[in-house]
Amino acid sequence: MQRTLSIVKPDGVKKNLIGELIGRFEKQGFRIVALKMIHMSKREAEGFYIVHKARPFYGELTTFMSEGPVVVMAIEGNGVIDKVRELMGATNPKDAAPGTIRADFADNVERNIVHGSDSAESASFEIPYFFSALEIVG
Ligand code: D4T
Repeated sequence: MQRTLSIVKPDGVKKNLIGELIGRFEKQGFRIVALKMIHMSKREAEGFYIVHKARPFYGELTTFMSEGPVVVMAIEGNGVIDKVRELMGATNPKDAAPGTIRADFADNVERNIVHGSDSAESASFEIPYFFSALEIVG
C-alpha cells in the first residue's frame, strides 16, 4: 500500500475547491489517512520546496504557497502516487489533459491549484513534513 502527500494550494482554497479535490481522490477508491488546514509561513513553504531552492521561481512559489491557507492530506492506495499525478494534470494548465484538475481550474503554471508527491522518495519527505505518526490513521 502506497501513500502520497497532496496539497490544495492557496488558490484552490480561495476557489472553494477543497471538497471537489477530495471528492476526485475518494472516487478513485483512495483513502484520506491524514488531513488538516494550515497557513504556512514563508519559511515553512521554503522548507517544503527545498528541492526547488535553485530554481528561478523558488521565491515567487514560496510567497504564493504562504499567501493563504492550504489543505494538506496524506492519501493511501495502490498506485496512488502516479494516479494522483494523473488526476492533477501537467504542471502548466495549458499542457494539462482535458478533465484533469489543473485543466479544469488552474490559472497558470504557478497558481495551479494542487500539489502531489512525484515519487515514493518525495512522499517519504513530504508526509512527515506535515504529519506526525500520531496524526496518520492506520
Ligand atoms: P507540484 O510540486 O506543486 O506538485 O508541481 P509539479 O510537480 O507538477 O511541478 P514542479 O515540481 O516542476 O514545480 C513545482 C512547483 O513550482 C511551480 N512552478 C513550476 C512555478 O511556479 N513556475 C514554473 O516555471 C514551474 C516549472 C509549480 C509547481
